[in-house]
Amino acid sequence: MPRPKTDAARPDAGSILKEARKLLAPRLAEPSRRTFLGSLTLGGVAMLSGCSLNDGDQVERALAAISRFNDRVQGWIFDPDALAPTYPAAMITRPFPFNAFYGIDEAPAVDEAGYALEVSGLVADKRGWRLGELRALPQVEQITRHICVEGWSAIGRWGGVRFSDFLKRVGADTGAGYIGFKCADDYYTSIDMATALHPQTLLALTYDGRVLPREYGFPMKLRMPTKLGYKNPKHIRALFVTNSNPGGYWEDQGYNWFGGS
Ligand SMILES: Nc1nc2c(c(=O)[nH]1)N[C@H]1C(S)=C(S)[C@@H](COP(=O)(O)O)O[C@H]1N2
Ligand SMILES: [Mo]
Repeated sequence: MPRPKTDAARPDAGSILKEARKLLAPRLAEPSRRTFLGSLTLGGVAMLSGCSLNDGDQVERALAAISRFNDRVQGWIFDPDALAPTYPAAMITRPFPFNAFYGIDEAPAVDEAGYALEVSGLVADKRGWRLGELRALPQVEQITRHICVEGWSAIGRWGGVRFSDFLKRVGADTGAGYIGFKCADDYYTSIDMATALHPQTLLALTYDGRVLPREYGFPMKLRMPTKLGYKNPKHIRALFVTNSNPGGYWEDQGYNWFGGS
C-alpha cells in the first residue's frame, strides 16, 4: 500500500543529498566529480531521476533511479575523453520520440531557401552557412542513445558534419570556454568547449539517412551522445563562441548546466 503523502514520510533534504552523492560519486571522473556533487541540489536529484520527491516513496524511487542512471551512463557521460556507446541499426527506436517544451504541431517550420546559419563571437570567419554548403563538407554518421531527464531514452541515427571540423573551418578560438546556440523556437542552450571538440559531437543534418525532419530539428541540431537530451539544441539558427556562460532554457530554470560530462 502506498504511504500517505505526509511531511513525516519525507526524509530531510540533507539525508537525501547525502545518499544521492554516495550513489553518484564512484562513477564520476575528476575534475568534474567534486563540482558536480558539490552543486547537486534537491532539484537536481528530482531532475536526474524524474521523481518529484514529495514523499518517502518518491524519494526512494529517485535514489533507485539515480543508482540505475549511474550504473548505465554516468561512467562515460562524466568523462570528457570517453566515447559514448554506439549501436547496430537493428536497435534504433522506432518511432523515435519527439520532445520539446511544446507539442509536436508547434515545432517550427524553417524555410530552407531563406536559411543561413549565423556564426558569431570568437571566430575568424563570421559569414553565414547555407544548408547546401554544410552538406558539401565531409559527413559522418552515428547510432547513439539519446537520454532525456524526463525518464526515457531512445536510440537514433544522426548524420552530419563533425562539429570540431566545422569549428576549425570557421577559425573558432578553441581556447574559449563556451559555444552558445539560439534556436528557431525560443530555445537556447550552451556547451563547454571540450564537448564541442569531442569526436562524437555532430552538427546533425540528417536523421536515419534522410534530411532532418521538422520535428527532430530541421534544419539542424547539435547531437551529442555525451550530453543529456536538453543540451542537444534543435532548429539551430545561430551559434556563437564566447568566454561567458550563455546558460540555457532549462539550465536557467535549475537544470544542471553541464548536463552530462
Ligand atoms: N529547439 C529546441 N531544442 C530542444 C528542445 C526544445 O524544446 N527546443 N528540447 C530538448 C529536449 S528536453 C529533448 S529530450 C530533445 C528531444 O529531441 P527529439 O524531439 O529529437 O527527441 O530536444 C532538446 N532540444
Ligand atoms: Mo529532454
